[in-house]
Amino acid sequence: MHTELEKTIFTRMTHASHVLLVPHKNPDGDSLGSLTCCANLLEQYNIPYHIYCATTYAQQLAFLPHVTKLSTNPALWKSITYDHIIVFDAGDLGYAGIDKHIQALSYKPTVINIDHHATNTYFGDYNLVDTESSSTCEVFYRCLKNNTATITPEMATSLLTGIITDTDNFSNDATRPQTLYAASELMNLGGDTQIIKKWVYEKAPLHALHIWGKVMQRLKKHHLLNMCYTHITHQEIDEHGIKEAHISGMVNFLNSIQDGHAGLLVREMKDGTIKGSFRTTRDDVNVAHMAKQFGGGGHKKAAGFVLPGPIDTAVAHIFETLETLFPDGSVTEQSVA
Ligand SMILES: [Mn+2]
Repeated sequence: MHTELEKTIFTRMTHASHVLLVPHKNPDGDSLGSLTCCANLLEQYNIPYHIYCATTYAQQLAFLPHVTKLSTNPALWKSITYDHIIVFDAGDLGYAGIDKHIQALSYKPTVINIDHHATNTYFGDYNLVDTESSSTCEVFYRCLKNNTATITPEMATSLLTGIITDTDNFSNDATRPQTLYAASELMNLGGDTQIIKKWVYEKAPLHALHIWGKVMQRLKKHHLLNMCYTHITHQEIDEHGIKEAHISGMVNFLNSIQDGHAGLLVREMKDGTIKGSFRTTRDDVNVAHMAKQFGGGGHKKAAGFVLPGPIDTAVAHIFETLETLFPDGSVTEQSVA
């Protein structure tokens, strides 16, 4: 359905002079999967590029090609002139962590926005946004396919990483027939699902499971809003070597709770800020709408936000805000309107 736009974007990418590739902050498998696939494409066409990210990447994604080229150095915005900036898997430039960098530029590069978040603000000059797609990798795969691009096995692995992680192993609601079809074609092209399994879904060591137990034991139910929530401190993450994969496992586990309309995991970050992640499996609950109240965003059934700490203050603020948003206490969609 995006064919004309896909052609324009592909032509721009493959004829660019110097590209800056940008994933969102704390980049996940989808953001880095789509970005690293694009890096491979640019290399096929001998297009020079750099990769900027506001934060570093998680060790579990270190198997992806080109990730070692990722730089968090803001000097990258001053030393080189880019004619194209391509942003992957970010609903807005703030989430990508580059709003101020772009504003400060003395020239105007063409911004290409490739994403699938329902909260996308269409910030680009070209916006390849498909909110029905499971992942940005699925969106970008279709773009490459419609342009009959050469997809190498390495590129296929990158794209499968985003599809597998964003669908929680093809199990969540974002998984559509088209998603499985894309994944099947990517496997045929040589995509390696085993390396993804090995790196991303590493088995949890005993100490991680102990923390997991502690976090789950703390689960509480907010009775008025009918939501379950818990938290994990930075000290717990740090002292027990808890990895991103274990935390995203905890977040996705919230979908397995029978009680309540939605789940919330509140995580204390290294800098003292609080990262909140909402999950729901209900069709009549929109957690993206809730996350938006806190300056965040995401999808109807999976969304997140960042607030100042400490944990207790943030949790109190979250529930006060939600109680105001849903005065009758029901977080189901009839009360959103
Ligand atoms: Mn995504």
